[in-house]
Amino acid sequence: YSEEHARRNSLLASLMSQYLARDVPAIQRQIVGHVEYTLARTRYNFDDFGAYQATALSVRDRLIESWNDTQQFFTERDVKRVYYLSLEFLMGRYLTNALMNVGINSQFAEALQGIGYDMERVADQERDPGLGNGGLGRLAACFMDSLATLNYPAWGYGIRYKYGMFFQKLDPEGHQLEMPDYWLTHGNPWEIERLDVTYPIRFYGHVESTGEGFKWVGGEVVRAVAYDSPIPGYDTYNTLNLRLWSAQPAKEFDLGSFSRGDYYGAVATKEESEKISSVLYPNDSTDGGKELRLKQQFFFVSATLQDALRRFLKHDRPLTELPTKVAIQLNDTHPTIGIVELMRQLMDVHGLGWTASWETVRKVFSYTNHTVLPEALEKWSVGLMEKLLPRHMQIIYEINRRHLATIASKYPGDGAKLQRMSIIEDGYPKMVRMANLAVVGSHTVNGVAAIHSGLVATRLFPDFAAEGYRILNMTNGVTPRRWVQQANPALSDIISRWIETDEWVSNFELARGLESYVNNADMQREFAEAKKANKERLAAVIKSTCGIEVSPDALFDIQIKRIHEYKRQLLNILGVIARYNSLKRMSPEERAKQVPRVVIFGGKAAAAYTQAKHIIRLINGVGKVVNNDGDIGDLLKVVFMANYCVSLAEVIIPANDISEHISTAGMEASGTSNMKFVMNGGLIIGTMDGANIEIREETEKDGEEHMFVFGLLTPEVDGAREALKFGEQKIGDKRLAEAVKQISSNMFCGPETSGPIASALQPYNDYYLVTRDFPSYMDAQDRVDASYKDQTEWIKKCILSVARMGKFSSDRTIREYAEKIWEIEQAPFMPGSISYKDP
Ligand code: 4GP
Repeated sequence: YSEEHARRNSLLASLMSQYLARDVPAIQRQIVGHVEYTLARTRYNFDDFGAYQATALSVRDRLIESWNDTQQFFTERDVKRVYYLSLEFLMGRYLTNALMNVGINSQFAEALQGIGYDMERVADQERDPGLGNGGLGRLAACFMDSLATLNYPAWGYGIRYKYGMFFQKLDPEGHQLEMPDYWLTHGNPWEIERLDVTYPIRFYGHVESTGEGFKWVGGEVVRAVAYDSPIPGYDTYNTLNLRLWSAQPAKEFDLGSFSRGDYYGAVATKEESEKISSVLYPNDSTDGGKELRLKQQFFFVSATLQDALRRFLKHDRPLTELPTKVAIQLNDTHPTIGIVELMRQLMDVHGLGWTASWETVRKVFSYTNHTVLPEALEKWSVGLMEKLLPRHMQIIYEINRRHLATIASKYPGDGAKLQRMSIIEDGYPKMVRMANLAVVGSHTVNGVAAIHSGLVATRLFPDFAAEGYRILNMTNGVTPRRWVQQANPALSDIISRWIETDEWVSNFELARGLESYVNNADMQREFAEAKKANKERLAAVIKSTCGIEVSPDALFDIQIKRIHEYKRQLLNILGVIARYNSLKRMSPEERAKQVPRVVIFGGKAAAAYTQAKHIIRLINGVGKVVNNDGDIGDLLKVVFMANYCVSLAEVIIPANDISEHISTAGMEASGTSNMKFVMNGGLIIGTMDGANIEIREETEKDGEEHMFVFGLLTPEVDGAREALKFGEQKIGDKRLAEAVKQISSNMFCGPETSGPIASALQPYNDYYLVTRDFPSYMDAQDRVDASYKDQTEWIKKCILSVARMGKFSSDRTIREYAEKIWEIEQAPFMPGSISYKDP
């Protein structure tokens, strides 16, 4: 390098470090500078929201530098990258997370304090970007945090929806109302619009044979524009990128319609293209808007693959080497069309032959399944696919032809097997099975907890498993940064002091050190005080948002998750009704001996999921009766917290004594809030389902009861359903019979709700086995009450559980994916290692 080049680089570096100094006055200069020059508000007068924007921009400045350096570093090292493709990223708020990961939280708090602002109130101004439905989207967010923290070369790719998950309100009767969530109203300081990173995306049109191959032409073209958000890791310089695509009209105008004088028509067509990235689809409604959803999937996948190939081709090398530099993870079947799109790009754009393309594709892709519910395994009609993506439909037919030929030669005459394994499902209409396509086009398939991965192999894809398709388990995890360090400062402080290090934040196995102090009275007292403070914090939020007064001395019993019949919020509320009835019958002396409870619900029902909405209405109806009953007082309260979202979870979870994970066995793939709750010092009441099983394995030693387990086991479920359907049709349990009778008599809500609920509780209708598991659920609740009475023993159980949750850090999960599926290596940034070539 020239001397001039070196001089210039070192000047640039020092300018940057002056601008980004970490001392309080430098931070204040930066914040006030953004107020005045970026926001164009006067520095003498700005509100909390202005302070939030300026603070966010100041933090973002810092991330951009490390982010640019990280990308440059990865490029110069030519590392293998993983691309995490997901239609959902439920990131939660950025500000606190970024400050804590970068380690400048206290400096920023002091800086704000000095100019008259309170950090907590400032942070509270941030809108929660709800770009996900639930578990799968939040998992993607935890994964981004772990990938960055562990210095893996990774990118997240998804869609920048204008409207995220709907905003949930309750009407005065307790029905769910859905409001559009236009989360960008006040802008998003964390994203950077990349007008220089755009790709054309085609839809419709037709296929032409060119003699040398095929070409997809005509139709409509829209433009995908990148919006990037930096993802800082904890205690590392590495900063990753989450790239979300937004749809815009393509540049070329349709001159035809202009010359016909149809100016407004032409503009309207352009507007249409923006709809592609308008709205996040709810995951559990099946009908409507199908075409737009498939468009979304293809749109983001095609843009992502064009982007990844461009990056790969910066180095001059054959595309068959792609698998040595690129791994692509499909988060559920949603991005599966990517398998076909990569085939198309390799063959039709880059001229690779079929065999080389297919081998390459299969080495690049892997697929995660997140649910065994059959309605979630996507299918698209062949007709729609042919119309929207004609070239892709051709390729799918060819993939299927070759795939079935292999099977047929091995099992001659076994038509049933061919039917089961086919990517195309016969019928009217014929359908493309995206899950089978994902399996056939991937080198590895994984489930998200041990029991679930077993079911993926034995129930979803048994024929594929028998053919040696690789099906692994990758038990989910959650990031201890957001879910313990940030959400629960009181507990974090206790852990750090007792184990004498804060390294547990990036190595949660170290929390095991708490075990040796479990009998220490000071430790127990501190633990109890922290819990009490967290419960007070939640009680204040309940008071202000729901207007209900709850006592922080009561046992806090929490169920927060999407409202779904298999998750059985109905079982929980039936238990509440039974508890209420039993309290009502007690004498005042007896009542005084009971453990007071606050039962807290949160979660959204898909707008089209009627039964789930009835359940919400019932919960609120029960709440109204119970909360206003003078006999009951603090002994029982029922609270439904509206608009459950990541930031609300951060307040709710640390306050749990008990959390409910009570799905019908075999139906909850993993669950991840179960992990968060236990890490925050609470115990679980649950079925032997999903990750509950592994949590129990880790936290219970030698006959301890740290999890209140009840209910049928997975292998018993089918038989029990049959038995209910054809057996005794009266509800046997007296408490349950009474509750159902009360519901039917419209004691809690009108007939439009109580009718469908009571009907679902007829044994012959009871697909989710609520009535079957009810008695053992009540027994487990009795054990909870009995245990809670001995507070010292209870706290000991909680401490031991926290200490034993190391396995459930998403850091462990990501390491497993990196080693067993992606084959990527950690690449921590090394200062002074990048050359920044002469411009
Ligand atoms: C969820 C599963 O229901 C949940 O058990 C699991 O923990 C989570 O994925 C992450 O793996 N599934 C979805 C979905 O969110 O949309 O299918």
